[in-house]
Amino acid sequence: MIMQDELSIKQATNIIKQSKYLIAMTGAGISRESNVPTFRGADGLWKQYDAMQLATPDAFRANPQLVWEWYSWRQDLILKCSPNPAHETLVKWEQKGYLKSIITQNVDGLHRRAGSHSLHEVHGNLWTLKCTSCDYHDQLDAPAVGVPICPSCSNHLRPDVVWFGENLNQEIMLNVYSELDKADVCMVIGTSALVQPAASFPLLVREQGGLIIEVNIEETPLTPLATVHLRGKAGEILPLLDKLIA
Ligand code: BV8
Ligand code: ZN
Repeated sequence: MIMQDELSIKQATNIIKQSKYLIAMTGAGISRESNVPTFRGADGLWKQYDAMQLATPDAFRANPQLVWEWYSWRQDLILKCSPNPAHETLVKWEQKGYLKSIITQNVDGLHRRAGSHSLHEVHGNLWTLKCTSCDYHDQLDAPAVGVPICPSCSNHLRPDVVWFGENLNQEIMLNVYSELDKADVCMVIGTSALVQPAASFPLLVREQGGLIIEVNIEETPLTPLATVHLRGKAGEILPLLDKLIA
């Protein structure tokens, strides 16, 4: 098993070093070591709440108080978390020119806080607010209290995240597809590869002959399609790869 791991780590290191346009796609697993609960894990966010019931426009229309309670609980929790060595390694690789961009499904804002610049938050960011009626936007730096009201039209404000059944932001998607088009290597870090359309992004890179490096503590539907599957925690594997690349 160890041999296999060393072999995979060596293979991944070579792929990264030889990459021409390396991108990373991240999910909740990269924030797990920052103590942000994942969605589907044993202690997943969705254990206490059924997010399929809460992260939807209908849920918000029916009970904005409950949905805001869930989001301000998450904002409060995330405020106490900090980026971990996995986030920090990606910042270092961006600064050294290895990593061209990050496509993240996470709404926790930890990549931003770590210092990543070339970042595409495809599901939005739970610190940004938008009005349900007009084009008012705002940024939060503390958890919301109750149901925030729009100062310009007095309708409800909502978290500026993509809920189930909602389309992803067109402009962000155009940038994402252009990144995927240029990528010859895509690292897929800490995602269950279940939520569409994000789960299909690595497949687009693979279809054009690109290589996939998956970092996860368990197998996912992507694993059989990955060039290399590195089994383990992102916060340990990424710094290890960084040491070997240096
Ligand atoms: C869309 C923002 C077009 C909100 C999120 C039926 C009805 C309606 C829709 C659908 C349907 N069937 C399919 C769909 C499409 C739907 C979808 O994909 N559903 C799935 C669940 C079947 N998608 C959509 O609705 C999307 N929109 O398709 O628009 C459309 C329009 C109308 C009608 C139909 C389609 C919008 C999807 C976006 C939803 N918003 N978040 C919020 O967060 O509050 S999704 C949510 O899941 C998060 O963004 C999260 O990032 C994302 C994916 O989860 P993961 O990040 O992968 O996290 P997860 O917990 O699942 O996994 C963690 C992984 O990490 C695990 O693999 C674990 O092993 C690993 N891990 C754990 N610890 C570590 C680790 N790895 C490494 N190191 C560790 N330490
Ligand atoms: Zn408004």
